Amino acid sequence: MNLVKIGKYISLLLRHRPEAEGLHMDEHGWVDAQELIDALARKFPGFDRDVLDRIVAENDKKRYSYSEDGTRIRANQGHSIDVDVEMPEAEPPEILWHGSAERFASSIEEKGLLPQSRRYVHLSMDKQTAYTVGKRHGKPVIYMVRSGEMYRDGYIFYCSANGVWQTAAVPVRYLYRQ
Ligand code: HQG
Repeated sequence: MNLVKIGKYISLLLRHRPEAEGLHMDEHGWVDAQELIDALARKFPGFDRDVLDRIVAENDKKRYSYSEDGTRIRANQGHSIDVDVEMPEAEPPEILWHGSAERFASSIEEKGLLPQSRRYVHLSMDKQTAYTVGKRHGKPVIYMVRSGEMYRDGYIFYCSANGVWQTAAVPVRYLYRQ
């Protein structure tokens, strides 16, 4: 069984399109784990709770969490749909990074970083990670984000359960192209 492929489909369902498999998602992004398992078992024969447990535990970015009692599952971040996954507000490090692609650079340098289809702008802890994120979209460009200064100016930052920093938007004045 191709766990990476299944993981990508789980991300699609839990972040963007639960209706693609008729899943019911609550306002905090939770879906009944058995409902998800049943849907995935129809598509990927042999899929069961053990496979889902492995994906949740071994996913490279820890993208999914079970509820404490194990009956529900949600994605920790990255949603485009309007759910509140209860990310705690937190004081960010002084500097964070954002990787994008050359083709978006002129728009970013005019409007700042916007979340586009997602709920928040995602920021990386280091330049190398930002490079990898940017490369998904084309020729990478990297921006240093003065997150400490933003925070002191009153902007709110969140850190997801899997340690990804996010904020609603980053104005141009806090961005430095590398
Ligand atoms: C760009 C993956 C034009 C932005 C990654 C990005 C990440 C603008 C693209 C996470 C813009 C949106 C998120 C503006 C921002 N004008 N383009 N004003 N402001 N953009 O995929 O940050 O594997 O929604 O730079 O690793 O690339 O899915 O965001 O290029 O952590 O868990 O608009 O997704 O994680 O693209 O990626 P995305 P992202 P997962």
